[in-house]
Order: sequence, then C-alpha cells, then structure tokens
Amino acid sequence: MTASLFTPYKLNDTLTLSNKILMAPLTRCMADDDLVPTLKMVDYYARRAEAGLIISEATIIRPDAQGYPNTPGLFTPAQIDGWRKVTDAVHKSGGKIFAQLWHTGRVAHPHFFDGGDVLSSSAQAVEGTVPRMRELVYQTPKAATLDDIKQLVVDYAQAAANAIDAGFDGVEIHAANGYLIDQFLHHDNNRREDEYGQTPANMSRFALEVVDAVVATIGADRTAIRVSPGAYFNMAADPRDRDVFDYLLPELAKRHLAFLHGGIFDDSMQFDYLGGNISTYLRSVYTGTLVGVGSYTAETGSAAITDNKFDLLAIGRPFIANPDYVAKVRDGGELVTYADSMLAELI
Ligand code: FNR
Ligand code: 8K6
Repeated sequence: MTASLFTPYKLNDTLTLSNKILMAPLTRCMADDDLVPTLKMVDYYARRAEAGLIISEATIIRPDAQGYPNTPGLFTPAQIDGWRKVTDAVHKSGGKIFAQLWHTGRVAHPHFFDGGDVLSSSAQAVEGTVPRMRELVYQTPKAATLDDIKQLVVDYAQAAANAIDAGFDGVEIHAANGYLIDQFLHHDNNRREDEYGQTPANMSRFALEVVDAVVATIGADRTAIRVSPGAYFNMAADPRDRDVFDYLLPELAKRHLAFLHGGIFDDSMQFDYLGGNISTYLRSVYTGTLVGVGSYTAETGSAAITDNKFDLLAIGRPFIANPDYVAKVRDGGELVTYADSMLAELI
C-alpha cells in the first residue's frame, strides 16, 4: 500500500518531483579535511538518485558553523567543485538534489575552526559534549551582535548562491534541531532584549531575514526550510514557543517556498503545547507543501499522505541502510534494517 508515493508532485513552476519520497538530510561526517565532498560521497548520493528529491547532509555556510568533524562546507571554491561532482552524478542518474544550509550556532566548537567566538542568539551554553569528540565540552557562546546577525544573513545568501553554482536544484535552510536559527526561535536559548528577542515577531526576525535573503538570491521556488516547533534536540521545550511558531509559519507561507519540512526523529512524539505531533501542528498553521518525517515506513508514510496529513515523505535512516530504498519499496524488495554501526561507512 505505497501507491500514493509513486505519483509525480509539482512543487511549483520550476520543479516537479518524479515521486513523493525524499531522502532526509543525514550528516555522515565523511568530507575530507578541507570539508570538500569526496568521490565516495559522489557515489553515495548517485546511488540514491531515484528519490523524488535528495536533501544533502547538513552543509556548513562558513567556518564557525562547524560542530562535528568532517561535515562538508559550501564556502570555498574546492567545496563548490566537490559538490558539483555530486550534483552532476545525481542529475545523470535522473535525480534532483537540494543542499541543506547549516550553521550550528552554540553547538559549534572552536576546535574545528582554530578558535574564535561561538555565536548564538544569547550567551546560553548547550549542556554536554560534542558527539564523537567526547573530550570536547561545549563553550558558552557569544550573543550575536546586530553586525554579527547582518553578516550571518549575508553568508546564508552567499552559501545559497554557491549551492546553485555547485549545481544544486535548490536549498533547504536548516532552521531545526536546535541549531543557530532554531536558537532564536525557542525561549530556552533566546534571552535577547532587543528586536531579535522576547516577542514572536522579534524571535522570528532572524529566520525570516535569512529566508528573505536566500529567496532574493535564488528565488522562492528553489528555497525550502526545515523547522522544529517542538524542542527535542540540543534544546529544552518551553510552552511559550508555540506563539513563536504560530507567528512564523503563516509568515513563511506568504513566501511561497518550495516546501516546509518538520525536524523530528519520531513523528508520533506528542508535544502538549503544540496540541499533538509535529506534522499535525504544522498542517494546522501552514498552508503550503508539507514534508512529513520521523520514523515512518513507506506504508505508514503513504497512508499519512492519503489521509492528507502531509504531501511528501522524507525517509532518513532506512536510506542509510538501503541505497536502493525507492526501488525496493516499489518492487516489494526486502529492506535492510538500519543500525547505528552503519554510520561508520558510506554504502
Ligand atoms: C539526522 N538528521 C538530520 N537532520 C537534519 O536536518 N540535518 C542533518 O544533517 C541530519 N543528520 C542526521 C544524521 C543521522 C545519522 C541521523 C540518524 C539523523 C535527522 C533526519 O533528517 C531525520 O529527521 C530523522 O532521521 C528521522 O527520520 P527517519 O530516520 O526516522 O526516517
Ligand atoms: C553519531 C553521529 C555523529 C554525527 C553527527 C550527527 C548529527 C545528527 C545527530 C543524529 C544522531 C541520532 C541521535 C538521535 C537523537 C534523538 C534525539 C531525541
């Protein structure tokens, strides 16, 4: 019962997807030491080109965005050339690919960029240590100044331009999962008292400035965004966050973006202050194309699309385990079960 996944979907006048299965963005920490995509990454993405759309692993927009080892970038000519090999291979195999644009904010660590400030909305440190780098403790970030914010907006727009130069079909702005943009959208992290804090419109301002700058650079048809209205990762929940997203989401809808994507690991997770799970909440306040994600199978995701809970389905971990995920679902092949040990290698 997966037929609803295998019809084309028109995102807008620029882009039509051949099916409704998206490959979710998946950090793999496999770029080279200059944060350039490797030839193994070219093959990894090309093998998954049957997806209606691949969203790349989160890709940093500038050096101080880095919070994990060997995550690729989109800010040097070598990185752009490396990604061009990926996008060429995906296109040759008939696929489409968006770049996910990332700044980790307070989840960054100066270990990766030779020192300097860690920026966030406010000077609130994230608790704990960097995954895979257990000896590194997170720093207390510097609250971004108004000049820092202006420069960040410029750098997101430049990264979007670089993505198009590298052959991507568009970008997904990573505003989810407790990283920089999300650090403005949740009260746990945003303690600002200026025009970027305290009220829903102020707390949404940075996200909307980034969206508007990216749209002005590459067009709304090629711009998407991922948000986490329910804090669940690198962030604590606060019931007042509901008002922020009730403001932000209709504002995003006015921009006619390619799609909105929920950031969550398990969409059955309930958030009291959102009145239910993430996709149900997003559907209730956002009117454009919605991507559902989070522990779905092709069957449960297809049923959710049939029930109009969302329009497109993103699949993460099963795509790590099954490069030929789409063909297997279509032809009834047996899926390999994902295990964390598979993160050690690109297959
Ligand atoms: C992720 N996820 C993720 N999300 C994101 O927005 N950018 C990223 O780079 C990553 N990286 C990443 C790495 C790994 C190893 C995992 C397991 C997850 C979250 C991912 O996109 C997705 O939301 C979840 O995996 C839930 O979907 P599945 O896996 O249940 O289909
Ligand atoms: C172990 C992978 C290290 C690379 C960085 C990955 C960044 C994304 C983290 C995903 C790992 C899955 C952990 C699940 C967290 C669930 C939160 C409720």
